[in-house]
Amino acid sequence: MAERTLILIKPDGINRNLIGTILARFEGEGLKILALKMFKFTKGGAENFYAMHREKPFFEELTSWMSSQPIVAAILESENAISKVRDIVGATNPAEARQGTIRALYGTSVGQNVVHASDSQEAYEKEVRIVFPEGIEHF
Ligand code: DAT
Ligand code: MG
Repeated sequence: MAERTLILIKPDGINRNLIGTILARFEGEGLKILALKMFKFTKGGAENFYAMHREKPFFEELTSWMSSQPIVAAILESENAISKVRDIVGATNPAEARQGTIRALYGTSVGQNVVHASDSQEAYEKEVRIVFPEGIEHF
């Protein structure tokens, strides 16, 4: 059954001109782009998006960084999109990410790992409501 997931191209991906490269990689691996937007998180929006990490020592740095400039969000669809996209993205720490994954290729540190991807159906549903508050019913 077709499944959806959400990805963000983080500030380091934008700054290094990787928007097209990253979207082309997902399209090339069979993901359909259903929605696409460039937007800037408010600090509160980034805090809500990453609320599960509120107690972590990196929370302030992460949410400041993610709300520091416009970023790109996409909703992607395919069979098993959530796990498929997490596989293409690679491990959180680029130094530990499997060869050929987006983070291995383009990530420079744990904090600068180029992309976010939903890790579960529940996370996807929460993240879509935050990033596309206007709704996606028309897609
Ligand atoms: P992922 O993005 O792979 O789902 P996560 O949910 O554990 O990883 O963390 C969310 C983001 O927070 C991650 O992409 C980068 C940042 N982060 C995680 N661990 C970190 C750490 N130890 N130091 C700095 N930033 C970190
Ligand atoms: Mg995560």
